[in-house]
Amino acid sequence: MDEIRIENLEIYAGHGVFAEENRTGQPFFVSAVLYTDTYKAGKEDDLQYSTHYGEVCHFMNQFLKEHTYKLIEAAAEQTARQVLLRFPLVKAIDLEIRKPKAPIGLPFETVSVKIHRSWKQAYIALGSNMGDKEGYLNEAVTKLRQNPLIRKVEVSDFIVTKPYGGVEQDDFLNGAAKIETLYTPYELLIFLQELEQEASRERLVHWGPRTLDLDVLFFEDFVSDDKVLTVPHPDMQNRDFVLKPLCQLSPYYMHPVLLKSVKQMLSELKDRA
Ligand code: A4P
Ligand code: MG
Repeated sequence: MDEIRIENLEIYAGHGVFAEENRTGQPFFVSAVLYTDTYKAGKEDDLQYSTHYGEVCHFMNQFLKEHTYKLIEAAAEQTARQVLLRFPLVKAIDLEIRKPKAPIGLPFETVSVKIHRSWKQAYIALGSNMGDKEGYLNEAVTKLRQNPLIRKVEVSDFIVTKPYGGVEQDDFLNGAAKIETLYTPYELLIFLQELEQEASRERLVHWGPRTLDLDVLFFEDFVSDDKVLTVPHPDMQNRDFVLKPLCQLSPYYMHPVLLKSVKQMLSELKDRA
């Protein structure tokens, strides 16, 4: 990925643990690497295809003056997030904040925090087998689209599928969504669980199948197998109601553990059936 670099932008601001630091302020030096594709801007010689580094500088300056954080970790985290939200062509950012006048009481050159943050691609399985199934899935998609920490939501067709897993219950409506997000995998799971709860709230009196099931299928090449989150979804390779919609969105997406594409997993599942 191409880079636009900003080095040692000086910003006078009030971040620090001590009240005195918040009151009088001190200089901070901000360096950023903006990861973006500069090819078209370079070829056309036209700023509309790129990110204006001057605007990024003024934006960071204003943001770090208007907000006060105790930690430069927090200042960096929030600034990186806001730059990613405000400048859509920036896919990832390295952000370093140096604090050369930190109150340490010993001679030193500087202290700093440096972080890397980016938009991450994730895939979500959508399912419903109760009530207005299509309504629940559409509502979930709308709420994904409305969340500012999620963008570029692409949704498969919804397909009617027979219940899998041996439990006697109504047919399902299934689909998949591809997203980009600033959430961590665990934060994404919590958000999806909130959507599930909102969907089932009116129907709490009913037992049995749920109105909305949202599972994380992939989160880039992140792999986890703990009590809270198993990613990639451990049974996806056995579920045509997951693989079919996924295949419509991204047939050549590679499973990071099985090292097979979605298309290949679907064709192997068909062969077994
Ligand atoms: N959890 C762990 N990993 C994940 C993940 N990758 N995504 C944990 C989401 N959640 C994950 O989930 C239980 C716990 O799984 C959560 O607390 C979370 O921390 P749940 O949705 O509350 O409960 P559940 O529905 O009993 O489990 P699960 O795993 O969603 O059920 P399944 O296995 O997905 O089965 N047949 C058809 N045709 N279509 C369907 O959509 N779905 C099911 C549900 C059965 N048969 C189906 C379908
Ligand atoms: Mg689930």
